[in-house]
Amino acid sequence: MKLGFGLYRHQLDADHFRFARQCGCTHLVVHLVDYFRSSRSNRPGDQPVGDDSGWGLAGDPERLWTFEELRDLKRAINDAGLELEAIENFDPAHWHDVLLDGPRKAAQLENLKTIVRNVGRAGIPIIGYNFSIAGVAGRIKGTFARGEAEAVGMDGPYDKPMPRGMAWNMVYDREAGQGIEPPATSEQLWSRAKDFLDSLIPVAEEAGVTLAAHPDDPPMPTVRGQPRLVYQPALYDRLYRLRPSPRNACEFCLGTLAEMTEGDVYEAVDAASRTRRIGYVHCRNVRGKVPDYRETFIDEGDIDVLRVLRILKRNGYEGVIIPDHAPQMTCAAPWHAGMAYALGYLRAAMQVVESE
Ligand SMILES: [Mn+2]
Repeated sequence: MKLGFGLYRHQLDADHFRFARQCGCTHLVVHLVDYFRSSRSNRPGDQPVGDDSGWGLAGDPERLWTFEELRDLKRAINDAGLELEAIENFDPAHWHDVLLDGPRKAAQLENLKTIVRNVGRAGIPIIGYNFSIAGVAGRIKGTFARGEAEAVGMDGPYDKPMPRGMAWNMVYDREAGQGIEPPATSEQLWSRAKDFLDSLIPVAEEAGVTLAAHPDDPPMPTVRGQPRLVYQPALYDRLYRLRPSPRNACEFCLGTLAEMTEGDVYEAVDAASRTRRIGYVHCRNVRGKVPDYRETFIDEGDIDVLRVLRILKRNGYEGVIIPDHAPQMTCAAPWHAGMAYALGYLRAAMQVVESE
């Protein structure tokens, strides 16, 4: 098991690389999508939350991530003494019609193939993605964690219709006009996911890149009236069966799995790690299940993190674990303190488990 850290796009600099090293990390997972671009309701400083208008403006549809920029990023991270394990998430600008089954779907599947090839050529082993129409939406912020630390949660279902021009909780077309994106059916969504995997997995196999699917956060059957893909643990099996391959894997998000109303998080960890399905792990703790749950400090929620690590060790998991989200701590650097706390706990827990 390796300790990693997830950095947002605006944090990809020497100071954040040093901070990761100082927290004991050996690996980074990086976001190249800027979730906070041109947004009034969603400012950098914490994980993106936003309001009904989503997170921010998606990137440039004509500008795919190039081999050169990926190579240079990996080099800068390696020079800081870290490994680059994964790129987390595709930009909605590059694949909204793959999610929505829109007119540019074929061209955008080619976009994604180009990105997978560039990532592989740069020597980055994993791409995390989230096949979701509405994305991570419908969550609220509050002083939910110990000592009134600000954290994120959910307060009932969120099915406010999704406006046109939006996908994955970001705006890809500001000129889309009025109206709503008609809800897809669950079967349509699964069929779109199959098209995606059938196109991308052969390219991923050739490029040596693992595609790791994040479950739906929050794991509701619908968000904004749109269906969700993996919102119960058993649905991961359905995703693997769509296109069986060692490159068809999961971005195992413990918090999201624990928020699901069915199944058992420890059984899910055991099944995913025993079958070598885990690309990397998001580790955060949570209290409650959808549609009413709260993110917590890593040591105070429903999940016994030590028990999870023991299962991973028993099954020979050798991949990266990152802290996902953490509550904001009351001090001059709320995000950094929250992350340092989670990483310190994780590092100690990993040392204990590895020594057993
Ligand atoms: Mn996650």
